Amino acid sequence: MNRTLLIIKPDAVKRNLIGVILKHIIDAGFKVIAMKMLWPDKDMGAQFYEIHKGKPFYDWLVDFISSGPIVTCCVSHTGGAQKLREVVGATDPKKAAPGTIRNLYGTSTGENVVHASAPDENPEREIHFFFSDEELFEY
Ligand code: 3AN
Repeated sequence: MNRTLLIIKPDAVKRNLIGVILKHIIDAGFKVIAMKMLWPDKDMGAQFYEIHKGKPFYDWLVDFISSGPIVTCCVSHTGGAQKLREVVGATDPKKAAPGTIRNLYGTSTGENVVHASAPDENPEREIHFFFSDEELFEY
């Protein structure tokens, strides 16, 4: 099994979509091995998204991720980060494949309900941004 990070973003939490998103992920064959609800402050948001620093949407992104509570989950699947990205769909919900989470629930490129680690951007770094080794339950 290969693990990766999923974040249910503030827009989805505010719209009461935690349950349907988790069901979607679990129905796709993922196992939840860690989960945490928290409200990131701007420093935390800026640190998490530092890879996007300098991009035109960076300041907006930091404000958005710290605009309300989020649910962070470490999930595992043989297909790992690649499989989660397939289930989540393209960044722009209008371009996301039918039946993907962003296609079903996303409202814009910014407010696209979930974050999923990019396979080439080190999912382990993102997992450990939120979870210690003791909080990751390999069961
Ligand atoms: P993904 O989350 O699909 O990997 P990235 O890494 O290109 O997409 O962007 C990270 C996040 O930044 C996206 N999930 C989205 O919330 C936001 N974002 C990306 N492009 C834009 C944009 N043009 N306008 C507003 N927000 C954006």
